[in-house]
Amino acid sequence: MASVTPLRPPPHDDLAIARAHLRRLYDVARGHKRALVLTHDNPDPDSMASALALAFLLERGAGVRAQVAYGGIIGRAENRALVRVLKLAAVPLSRVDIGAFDLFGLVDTQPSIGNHSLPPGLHVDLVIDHHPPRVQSQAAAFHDVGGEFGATSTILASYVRAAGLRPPRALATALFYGIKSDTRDLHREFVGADVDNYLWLFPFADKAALASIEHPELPSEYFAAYHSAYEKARLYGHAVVVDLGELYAPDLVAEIAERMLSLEGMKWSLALGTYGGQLFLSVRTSDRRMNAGRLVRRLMDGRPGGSAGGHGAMAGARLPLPKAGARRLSAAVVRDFLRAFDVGRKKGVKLVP
Ligand SMILES: [Mn+2]
Repeated sequence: MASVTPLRPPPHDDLAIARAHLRRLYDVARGHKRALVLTHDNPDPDSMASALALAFLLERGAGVRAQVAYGGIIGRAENRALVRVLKLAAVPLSRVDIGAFDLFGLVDTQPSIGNHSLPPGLHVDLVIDHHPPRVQSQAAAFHDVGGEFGATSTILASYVRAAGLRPPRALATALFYGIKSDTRDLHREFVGADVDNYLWLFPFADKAALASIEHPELPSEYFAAYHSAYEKARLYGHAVVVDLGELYAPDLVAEIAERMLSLEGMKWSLALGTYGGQLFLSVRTSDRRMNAGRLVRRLMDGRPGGSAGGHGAMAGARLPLPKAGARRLSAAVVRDFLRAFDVGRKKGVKLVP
């Protein structure tokens, strides 16, 4: 078996494409003084790792000082551990003076997707995202969007390789975990480039750090949330719905939706709950004929002020809560979700009788 040399280049075509992107990225960035790189709100590991990689490239390759920031909070215990264990330099956007920057980057989301906190009028210069491309992203001087990659971290790792740079240990670990978590261990929605970059990053990654990120200490609220999630879960044929009520962290809906999909016989799961005046919802599916992203966008139709994102197997959205009738909104979303499966009028059964 051939040994894996750490700076092994990617397959020829991929490398040529990544080099061309990198050259354009540097061309756009050079001459600027300070870059702000933003993740999507309540960032997941892929978003966080991608932002750090872009900041690294801007500093090392284009000579531009860069700061990573995020909107919302880092809620999931694994994600908090990622930042803590690797000492990642990311700050809440609320602590950033936007006026101090002259270059703006957005990763793992796009300007016209409503799940980030950049001010609406602000022009974004750099957009890198693996989600389906939006036409508005073409307004950015540099955009690399879409492409069926399982993770934005894959795109950024290929840039680091194309730059011939050795990724620092923390960055390599974050990118590795970004690919691993977004593709569920290279199991869901991945392409060859995801595997290739995952393997390239592996020798650089800090395995002990990875272990403590994947098995973090958990706050007591976490166990309470799971306890009530199991009690509240209702089954409708191949679909499971968990209306969690108030959340202690907004990204809990994603984790619970994911968890519930592992229930025997389930093909669809919906978890929803409220946090900070908004309704958060998350959908997962293992049904290859259906598209979670499309379903969630349909659920958002006619509900103004919301934002939705996602693709085939996973999607999420958030909606502002009306002053009165928060419960009604949750109930209406659940009803619409069930209607999509023709089970709208059935009662469903409790997971835990
Ligand atoms: Mn992603």
